[in-house]
Amino acid sequence: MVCRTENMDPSATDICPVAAGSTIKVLWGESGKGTRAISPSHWGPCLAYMSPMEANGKGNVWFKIAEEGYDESAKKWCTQKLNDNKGYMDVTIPADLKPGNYLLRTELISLHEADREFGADPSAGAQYYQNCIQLKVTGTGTAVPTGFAIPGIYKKDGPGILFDLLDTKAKYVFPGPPLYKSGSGSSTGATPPTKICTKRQTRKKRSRNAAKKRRDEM
Ligand SMILES: [Cu+2]
Repeated sequence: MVCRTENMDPSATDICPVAAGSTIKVLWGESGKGTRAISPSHWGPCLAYMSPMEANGKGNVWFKIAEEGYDESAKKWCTQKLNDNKGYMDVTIPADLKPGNYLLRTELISLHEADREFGADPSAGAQYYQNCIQLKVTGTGTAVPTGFAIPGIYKKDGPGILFDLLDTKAKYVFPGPPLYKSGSGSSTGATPPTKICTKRQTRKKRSRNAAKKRRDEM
């Protein structure tokens, strides 16, 4: 649930440099499916969390930096827009974040069977897809956002997790902790580094895809 630990590569040493306040692109993909990020039947929100890297994902360390659900004007969920965008998800690093090494955890939650709670019906429930990337955040920020433990942020019968996609009157409430928003006045305006982490992302993508494929076959 943290970083899809079944596929965690303990030898991973690459750390992608990124300036606080800049926007990076995380590439999602499904092996053998061209540029699509996830099965077109899988509708739901996209979320992003960060935590200090030294915590290794454990404890009350995760803070949410992004959440995107249903787009009323496009009439599409974030996962659908992600497919439209060939799997590229833009993630903005909080501008006031204290520099240091972090894990970035991006996540897709598919709600296509989330009208029934997992547990009441083991074939149903929300589906979770996630992956972590190591980042070195630069800048002059000082913010240390309040963190939360994963697992623990979602409840199988909680808001945003138990949800009927076909209920057009239902308002979607994002699951998990409140969104951390960068405070004012400490943005560095630094220039984002050029993309040098392409190779690493591709490798991670492959291992994630294997897991996703297994999950879809379940
Ligand atoms: Cu699935």
